[in-house]
Amino acid sequence: MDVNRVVTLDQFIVERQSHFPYGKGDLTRLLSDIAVAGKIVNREINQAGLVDILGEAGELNVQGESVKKLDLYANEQFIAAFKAGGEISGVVSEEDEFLTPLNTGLSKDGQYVITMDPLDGSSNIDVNVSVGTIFSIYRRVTKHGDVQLEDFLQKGTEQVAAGYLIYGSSTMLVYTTGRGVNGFTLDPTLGEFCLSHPEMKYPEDGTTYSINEGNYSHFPNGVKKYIKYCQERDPATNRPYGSRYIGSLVADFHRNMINGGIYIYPNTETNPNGKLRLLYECNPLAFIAEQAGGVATDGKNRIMEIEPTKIHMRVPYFAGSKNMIKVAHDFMEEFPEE
Ligand code: AHM
Ligand code: MG
Repeated sequence: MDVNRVVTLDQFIVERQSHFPYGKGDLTRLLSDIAVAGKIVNREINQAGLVDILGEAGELNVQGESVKKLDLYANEQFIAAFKAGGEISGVVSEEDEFLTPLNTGLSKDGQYVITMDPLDGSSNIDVNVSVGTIFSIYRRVTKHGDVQLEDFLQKGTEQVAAGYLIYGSSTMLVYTTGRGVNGFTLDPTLGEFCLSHPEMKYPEDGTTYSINEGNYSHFPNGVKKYIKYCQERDPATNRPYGSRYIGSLVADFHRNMINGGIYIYPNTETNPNGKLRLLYECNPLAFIAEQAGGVATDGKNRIMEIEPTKIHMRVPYFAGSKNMIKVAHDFMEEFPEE
């Protein structure tokens, strides 16, 4: 990269516009809208401790988990941006039990739908640990009228763009439109996302595994055996591997994509289908992983080929470096459930 030239996100997506699979300026504008909403959410997160916005909002979300105020705030900000932008005709959000049609004003003719987790890792908000926003963009299947379930129940292979924002020690936006992955860091002095990680590549090997080991006794046999493999001493393969688990999917995923590693949230006794949601957690990060050369599966099959049946559907999730996933799969196959 030419160190003398700062490339902002807006410059970058305008320059890339001709490469977008569906042309038009809509996707360009949409990504800009997401970046602006992300900056607003970022500002709020940074000020959270100061303005006493932290804490429970006193409601349960559709998964029965307690909702923090910032989750709601982020949800509202992104939906407001989509309404104003007009490119999106409907939203599925982790925070909303049902899909939200945006059939007013500009949005009634929007060609895209979006699925999002507006603030992932919400249990980390109160303790100043990285959180993120995850999104997937699809072309709507129905062409007119209110969006329908079928517009959202599309396989991950149909994504036209996906990305995440990470609100961490710095704030980043990472996205793909199916032509590689690029990362932009927010320069707070400019107020702009600047290209900082061009053409991100998922290392083929890694020495980090990320899993909530507290659930060990509930894990499938293959996962238990794989964890033991990661912990064994074998200098030839750089084992034992390091264990890193933040408990914010975006942060764990981002670290592994940069350094190499594997993230696993398997099915457990308490979460028989896994914990993570296919439409707005697993698929977008699977698209990014694959575009960077990584792999994302449910322990066997490619995540992006799973047929969604419900908007809040959960799946077991394995995402990581190609060669690490391969070994994990071998263990899953060799040690099935009795
Ligand atoms: P959330 O969307 O309610 O924040 O839940 C998703 C989060 C992920 O960010 C994280 O990887 C996972 O849940 C952590 O779950 P656990 O605390 O069970 O390890
Ligand atoms: Mg989440």
